[in-house]
Amino acid sequence: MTTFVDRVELHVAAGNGGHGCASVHREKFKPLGGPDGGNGGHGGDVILVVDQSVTTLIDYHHKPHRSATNGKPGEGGNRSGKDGQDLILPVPDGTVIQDKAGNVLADLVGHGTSYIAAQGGRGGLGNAALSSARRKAPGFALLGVPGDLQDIVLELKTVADVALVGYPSAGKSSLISVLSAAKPKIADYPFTTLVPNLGVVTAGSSVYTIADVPGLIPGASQGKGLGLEFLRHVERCSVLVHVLDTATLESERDPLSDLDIIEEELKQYGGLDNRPRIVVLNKIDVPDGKDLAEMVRPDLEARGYRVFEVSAVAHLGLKELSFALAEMVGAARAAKPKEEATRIVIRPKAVDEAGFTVTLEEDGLFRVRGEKPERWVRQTDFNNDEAVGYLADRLNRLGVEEALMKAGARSGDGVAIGPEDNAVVFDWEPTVMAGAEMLGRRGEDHRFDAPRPATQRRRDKQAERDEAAQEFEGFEPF
Ligand SMILES: Nc1nc2c(ncn2[C@@H]2O[C@H](COP(=O)(O)OP(=O)(O)OP(=O)(O)O)[C@@H](O)[C@H]2O)c(=O)[nH]1
Ligand SMILES: [Mg+2]
Repeated sequence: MTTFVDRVELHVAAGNGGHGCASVHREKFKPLGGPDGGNGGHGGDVILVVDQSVTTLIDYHHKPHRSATNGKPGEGGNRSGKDGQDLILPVPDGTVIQDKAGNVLADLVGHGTSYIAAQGGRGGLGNAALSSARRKAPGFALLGVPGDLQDIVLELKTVADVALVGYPSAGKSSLISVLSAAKPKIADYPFTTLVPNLGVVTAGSSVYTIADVPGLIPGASQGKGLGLEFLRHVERCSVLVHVLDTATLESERDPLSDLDIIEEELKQYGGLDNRPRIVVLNKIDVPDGKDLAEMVRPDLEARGYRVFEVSAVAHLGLKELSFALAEMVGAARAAKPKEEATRIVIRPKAVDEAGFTVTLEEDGLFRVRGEKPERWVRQTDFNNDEAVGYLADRLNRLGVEEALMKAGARSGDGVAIGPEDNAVVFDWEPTVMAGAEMLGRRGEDHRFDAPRPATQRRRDKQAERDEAAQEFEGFEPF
């Protein structure tokens, strides 16, 4: 028996970036060549991609931990490390991705639609890439950044044009089996269908998909029977079909009250009011069924429904039904705005415009949050003084030191960069540059009596630009 899973929690880990390499070129008779340490490779991403041949999330139920591969470290001789491989995870059409709090991160509809669930860590720059006019022979390299770790929830909302709803044993699965090539389980006991079935119908030149959901009973909205949980699979349909049983032996039931009850449950579920609906009176091969169908038809039509009398078992009225559905699906598709085909919600970045925030916490700790400062800290080899100095320069240039001063930080105060559970904490020692920055613009420090000559200022500016450009080429601008 194939199992169907429509909700899983998935833990994804992107690959770590490879460390940059610090190395000095050596050649016979040229002992002091330039720095030639290569960059580390980037870690692989974890990417979810809609694949129409996948119909359930069962694979992720069995294996909920997935990771991409790490980038390789850089090597001497300017050899860059290889990038890690992206991990592509195929998911069914209609997979909704949420974070653990239930916020929708992406809604993947349409073959090939993709979403990067975890971003690979950047490779660290080697000392060759870190060298500049001002820093000719850096004796350090940047560390690779760890890849993203994400816990996400995948939920499948089947994408079908037409959805069949009705009481258990009304014949929904039977209808799918005769309208399409799908072969769902059919039996004469209630709740035969425990998971949605999906079939593809060809009617003339049009092709559409049709799905059923487990039967509904009065009180489904209070969790009776299988409840309303499966109705999420009809949320995306453009046409709803009420399948009414004209041959039920239960004395208190008849097609009209069945319809009322199902409509009431749909209303409880919500969000389906605007779907066009039609009524199918099934089982007219049974003599009493045919009579009952004819009896209720005027009532149903008076309520505004188009009514089709069919028999799934005797194959009556099916052609008319399938062409009518094709027509309704066609109209719905034509009315649908194009961009609705693919809906991706880009995760908003939780940083302000400056790229970082500084907050003073209750215990007197200053906390710095921001994508760049947090990454830079992770790229730093704290055993290497030069690397730490480079970090200080970067933080300074971004304005972190200045912001700390403005927030009231003084020499010796504790500063944490990063989230509570994963921060680098150190005693703050403002650099001279930061002090200078407070007094004037960089390079125009009023504390120096004689201003630097213009040529020197130009050279310094150029060196600064070089450095920024280097980072830009390989990675990103400051
Ligand atoms: N006589 C007759 N029996 C039918 C017809 N359609 C379905 N049945 C029978 O009704 C019973 C239930 O059919 P299903 O297709 O499993 O019903 P369902 O609506 O999918 O039921 P659930 O999955 O439980 O919600 C089966 O025994 C079918 O053979 C029909 O047109 N005529
Ligand atoms: Mg069924």
